[in-house]
Amino acid sequence: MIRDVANETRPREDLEALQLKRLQAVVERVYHLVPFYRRRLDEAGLKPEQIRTLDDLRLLPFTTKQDLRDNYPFGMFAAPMDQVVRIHASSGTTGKSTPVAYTQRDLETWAELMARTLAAAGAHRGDIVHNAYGYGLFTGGLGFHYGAERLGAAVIPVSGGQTRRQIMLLQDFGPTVLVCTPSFALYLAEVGQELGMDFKKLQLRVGIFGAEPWTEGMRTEIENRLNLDAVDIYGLSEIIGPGVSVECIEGKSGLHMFEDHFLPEIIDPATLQPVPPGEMGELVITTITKEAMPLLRYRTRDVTSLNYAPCLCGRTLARMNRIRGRSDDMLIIRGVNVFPSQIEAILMETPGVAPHYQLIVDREGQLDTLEVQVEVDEAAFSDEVKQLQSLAQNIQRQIKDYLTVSVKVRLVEPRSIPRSEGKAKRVIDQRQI
Ligand code: DLL
Repeated sequence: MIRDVANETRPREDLEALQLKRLQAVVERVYHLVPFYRRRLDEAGLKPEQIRTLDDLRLLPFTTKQDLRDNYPFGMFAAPMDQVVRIHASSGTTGKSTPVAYTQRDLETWAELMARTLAAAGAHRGDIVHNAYGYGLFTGGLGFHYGAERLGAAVIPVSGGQTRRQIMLLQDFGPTVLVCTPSFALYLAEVGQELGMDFKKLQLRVGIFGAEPWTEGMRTEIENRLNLDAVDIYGLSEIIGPGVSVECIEGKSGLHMFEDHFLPEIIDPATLQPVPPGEMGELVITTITKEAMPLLRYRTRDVTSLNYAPCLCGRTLARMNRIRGRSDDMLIIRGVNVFPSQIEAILMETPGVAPHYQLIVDREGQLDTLEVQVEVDEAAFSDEVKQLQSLAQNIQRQIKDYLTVSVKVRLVEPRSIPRSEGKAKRVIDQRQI
């Protein structure tokens, strides 16, 4: 369902006019309120009034994670502390996690966008939402919490962890909507199965999964095992949290970006120039309504492409294709660029292996090596050694065929790869560089 028809189906021309007005306001605002941006714009010899068209966006400087670190903790805030009512932090894997701030109006916007998100996935008043995203500094839990309440659904704030207890709640409270990371959804399926639970007997109708990369193969696996429709949600703390873009349940083919609040661009991370329309590159987002911490041209490092073709759901908002990976997670194995999701796609198509894997990157001499560790499923596990060997060789051949890179494949026992209750850790980099 489209919750906000006026904002989600606006003719593109009107949308662009609104975006320009908001862009001009935000540039003006940060120029006067954030010393960092004033410096950057002055260095570029740019005054806010020089932003006259949407294309002038390209004149603006980029903002990077390093800029947030350099202004740690609160140097990027554009609102005084007596206007800030919430602080979250990004789940940085390296270095300190950087804080992000919200005014009361930012929280209103966020709740509304999350209500739109839930509605796009087919949720409505009367639904019960099992919210297994982590509550705390991570934006997943509270983002979904306020969105579900605003929609008028009943939210179960279960957060991450206590997987067996979650299985009990799924049975007893009869939630109709499940929200968590895709890897945790699969873990729930696995533990549920061990406990003899039949997902077909649950009330679950739809799941909204994100916060980490996943593939179409993983979607099929989750839909089959949990007996629900699965849609993809994308977001990042720096921009607002979850609720930047989401798939509609009608199309399930790309995530509608809430462009009345976020202005997307796709650039080539090497040249920093925009890529031709429809091509893949790094997603850059400018927030055009945020008050507490607006960001100009924030380099997300997430790799995707944008699709402006009309969608069968009726939304006019551009669709972002499934995130391919992060430009900084991209593995370069002997000169070949490899995204973990490309390997996942191959594994998901291979009968006999379970959807649990890890990639171990190492270095022998000057050469990078990649070992793919993947669990075999129970049935294949009882096969003879010869059959297992041929399964491993088959995966190795497929990866070589599709990605032109030689990897080592190690099949491991069922349930031996660590499960995650939040974001899965797929890549272990053992290189000492
Ligand atoms: O993960 C916000 C979120 C919560 C999104 C719940 C969706 C659901 P961070 O912890 O700041 O915020 O991590 C943001 O996670 O830059 C991507 O690399 C990755 N990511 C988020 N959603 C997806 C997705 C939240 N659907 C970082 N597909 C982003 C692939 C995703 N990667």
